[in-house]
Order: sequence, then C-alpha cells, then structure tokens
Amino acid sequence: MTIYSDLIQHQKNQRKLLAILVDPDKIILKNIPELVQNIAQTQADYIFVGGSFLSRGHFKKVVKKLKKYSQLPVIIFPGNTSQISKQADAILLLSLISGRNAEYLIGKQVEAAPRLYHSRLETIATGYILIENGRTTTVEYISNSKPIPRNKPDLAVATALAGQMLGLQLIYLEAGSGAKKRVPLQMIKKVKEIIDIPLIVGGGIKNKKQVLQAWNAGADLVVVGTAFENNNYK
Ligand code: 1GP
Repeated sequence: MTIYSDLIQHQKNQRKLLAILVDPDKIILKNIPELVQNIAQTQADYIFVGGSFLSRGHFKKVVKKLKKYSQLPVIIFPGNTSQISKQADAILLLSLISGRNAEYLIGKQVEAAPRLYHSRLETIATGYILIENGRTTTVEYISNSKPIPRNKPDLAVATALAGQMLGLQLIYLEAGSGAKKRVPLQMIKKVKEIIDIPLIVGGGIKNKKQVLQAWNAGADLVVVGTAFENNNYK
C-alpha cells in the first residue's frame, strides 16, 4: 500500500483528510514527543514536514524523530532540494505550475531526481498552484513567481486541468503559509468539479470550521500549519 493509493482510496470513500504541517526551523528536537501528542489530538491523518525557507540544518533529524514517536505517515513537503530524507513515507514532488519560473517548474526536480531515485522514497507528482492571498508569502518571494489572482477561478481551473492532463497525481491549491486570505471556497469548488485527482488545499486555515468549509467545497486533504504552530487550532 503506497501513500498515494491510500489517498485515492480515501477519495473514493469520500473520507476527508487533515495534515498538520511542521516547519523544521521552528522545532526543538527534544520537544518532538510532545509535539506528536498535540498533533494526535487534532485527529490529523498525516504529518507534512518542510518549509520554503529553512535556515537550520536539522531537517533529517526532525523527520527521524517524528517517525520514531508518531504512528502517522510523514510526508515531505519540500521547499528546496535539500529536504529529502529516506526516513519519510513519501515526498510531494512539487511543480509550481501557477508560475513561469522554469527552476520551480522542472529545474529543481532535475536536480533532486537522482537522489530521490536512490532514496527509494515514494514520490507523488504534485501540481502546486499558488493563489494570491493579500500579502507576499515566503513561497512567492523565494520562487519569484506570480500567484493566480483570487478573483480568477477559471485560471486556477485551467492550470489544475493542465496539471492533470500532464499526468500529475495531485493538485495543491496554496494560499501560502500564514496567508491573510484563504483559497476562495468558490475556487476550490470549481477546481474540484473538473479534476479527478485528489485536491489538497492549504494556507491561512485557522480552525476546524475553516477546515470543514474547505472539505465541503471539495478539498480532499486540508493542510494546517501556522494555526497549529501558534496553538490556535481549535
Ligand atoms: C503552507 O499550506 C500550508 O504551505 C499551510 O499554511 O501555515 O497558513 O497553515 P498555514
């Protein structure tokens, strides 16, 4: 059973999923057992780990310790090519298809491919679509790419569709970590109506009510990072 086949199964059964995103930069290794307990209380299905800008070098140790203390699958959500660890259960191989920066469409993936191949990690090809959220997020700045305007759902739909037609396995609608405004529910709905592959939504989601709204709009998997990090996720 792979992580991806699991996702497809849940999608078929209409079982909606939650992932808690852990930013390795904000983690103290000795606090991981407690962190894992707090994650379990959210009833999350997955732990995502990664960040678009990491300044500390303990990524692999974080993954290893998360795996040691948690039963949940740990999935790498990489911000750059250094974020690879054999200990994880899978990695989202992101292509920033909303942008026109070749480095983030294919360049970084070429750089990482040999290491990924030898790591035998499960890779899940993910069409990463950045949506404008009212402020510049780290991912937007680092990737030097423009997000899709929030009042242009048809552009998001066409982008997601192109991603699916190119053979990508997932679509991730991203408002950006700490986003002021979430991905519009109407946009989630329109994208969901047209694609068959699973849909991930994240960025600026603060509480269970908002998770539910994203699920109801069509997200198969919702990602919460900042609100959990700040102990605000209720
Ligand atoms: C960011 O979608 C994730 O990549 C989560 O965003 O930190 O705002 O929850 P938040």
